[in-house]
Amino acid sequence: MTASPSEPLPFRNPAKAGQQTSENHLITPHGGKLVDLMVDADRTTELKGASRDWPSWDLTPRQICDLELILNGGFSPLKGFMTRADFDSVAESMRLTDGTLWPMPITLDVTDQVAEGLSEGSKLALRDEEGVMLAVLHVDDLWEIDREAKAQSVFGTLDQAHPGVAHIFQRTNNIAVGGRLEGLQLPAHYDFRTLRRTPRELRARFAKLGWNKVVAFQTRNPMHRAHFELTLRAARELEANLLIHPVVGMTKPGDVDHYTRVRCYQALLEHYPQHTVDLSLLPLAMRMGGPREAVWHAIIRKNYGCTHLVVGRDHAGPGKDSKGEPFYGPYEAQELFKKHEEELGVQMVPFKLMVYLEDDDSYMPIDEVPEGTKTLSISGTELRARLADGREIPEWFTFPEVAEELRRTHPPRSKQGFTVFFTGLSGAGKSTLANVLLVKLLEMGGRPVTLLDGDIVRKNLSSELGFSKEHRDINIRRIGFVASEITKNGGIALCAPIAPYERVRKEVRELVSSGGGFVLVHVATPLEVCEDRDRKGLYAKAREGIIKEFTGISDPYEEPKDPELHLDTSDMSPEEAVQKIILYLEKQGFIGINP
Ligand code: PPS
Repeated sequence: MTASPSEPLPFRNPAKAGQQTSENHLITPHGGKLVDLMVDADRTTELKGASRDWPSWDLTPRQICDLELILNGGFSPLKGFMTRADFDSVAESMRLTDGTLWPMPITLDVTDQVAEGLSEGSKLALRDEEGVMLAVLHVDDLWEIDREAKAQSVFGTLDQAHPGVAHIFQRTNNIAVGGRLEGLQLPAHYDFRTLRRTPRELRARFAKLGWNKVVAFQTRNPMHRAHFELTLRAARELEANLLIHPVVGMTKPGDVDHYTRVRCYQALLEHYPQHTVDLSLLPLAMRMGGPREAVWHAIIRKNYGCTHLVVGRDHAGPGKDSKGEPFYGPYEAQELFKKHEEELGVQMVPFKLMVYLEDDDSYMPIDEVPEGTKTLSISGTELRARLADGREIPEWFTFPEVAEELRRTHPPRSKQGFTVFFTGLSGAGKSTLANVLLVKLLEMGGRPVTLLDGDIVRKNLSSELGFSKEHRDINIRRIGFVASEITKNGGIALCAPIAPYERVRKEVRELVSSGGGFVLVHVATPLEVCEDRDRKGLYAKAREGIIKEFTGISDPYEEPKDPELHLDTSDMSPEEAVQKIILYLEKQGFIGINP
């Protein structure tokens, strides 16, 4: 195919010609023309040479996702990052200044320092994390972002429980830079290369296959039987082909990683009728913007050559707000899409909740199920619990190959890594308990165990640090980081620092928990007992003022609010205390019968 999909080809009747459908039988891109901002080799050399005198900006992972879709036309008709005028117009009315429907601001925020070196007409080299220049931004506009106004108009809330709002307040710089882009190189991806297609490539593929009615399925989750039945049904009813178009850029924090998901989708693909379905990965950074995001997803899929988009209940939903209420109504996304359906030219396929009919061994949309029929379903929470306990995942719920993939990355607790984090005063018994637990776990075998004792860490990892609050926090963060790496990779980390501050303990808990188990043990031996023991003679020195900032004497210790275990070693032998920990770990499933 030599012609560009944006240039109309003379009409050919594919049936008569007996050949492929030409690309102009595909849906027209948003705004009429598929944008392609990549420049040729000569211009690349010219820009690279000139860029030596330009300021640079190292793009964040989210900005790289946005850049890729602007450059490759996934965000057509955008030709750059938004100027203030476009931003204001999009935020207020979901339209670009030229009137084109566009619901999501696409802005580039930079630090004050970088902004200071820019003015209208400047060039800004945009680089990836390794410093490779991906594009040049011709600066049109610089303006200060009004975070509250942006969050309120785009997401309808200032509540930072909304991931899109949290991003604006916590991870956005003050100044936005707008302007047109020229692309030198698309961001590099080394995973699943054959499944990554630009809008142009996917359109060419559809044309080659003769697909001009394509229903897209947007997802950020593994697909189970219900999704399979739903997509199959949608494609059959519409007599359309199906594109599984999962987001692999940035999704909601806590989602299953895209490597696992893509292996699940690949396994699922085998179950569809031949020549009806395709899988392609979308490097989009989702905003979890509910209704606005649904319209945005439709525009993107239109650019990729799709005519239909499946939209479910709570599409791209951000979860619950800080009061436990949903941010958007369950059908708000469908309603907003419907309102703009005609203008978009992409048709909405409402996602029907599919339930399993046990007696029939089949799936059916919930609204078609006769009253009194026995139906089954498994929630996401239930699935996670089954994976954690190593319980069966029934075949009616997910295909065995998909279950197998999920099990590989979500092993049962008895095979997952975990951290036991001891906290308490100096001399409370943390190191003793950690050492006894270490040998007990080594005796059991099964997983590698690493001890990060306070003194060992201070010698090897934190030798330059003192005992100010700032230094103690750095020390605990380092321990937390190492423990989280060990845990994530299936090992056991035993940490035994004083860790006197609640906030940083909480931070470590969050970091470690994302990759395995976290057990906080408060070694709550009272100060008098610790001081009485004074094994290292430090309390005596602290009382005399020879050692400053000594925890419990001249420095604070914040008692943990949420420890899993609370152990006072003043009237308990180390063996007894460690038994309590082992029984707790066993009860939670971290040590099994056969670890
Ligand atoms: S912290 O607060 O978690 O960073 O402390 P940690 O890394 O566990 O280091 C505590 C050990 O250092 C010795 N030490 C002190 N502790 C508390 N305060 C002061 N000012 C201090 N100076 C030295 C002490 O031996 C601690 O070890 P443990 O094993 O807790 O007795």
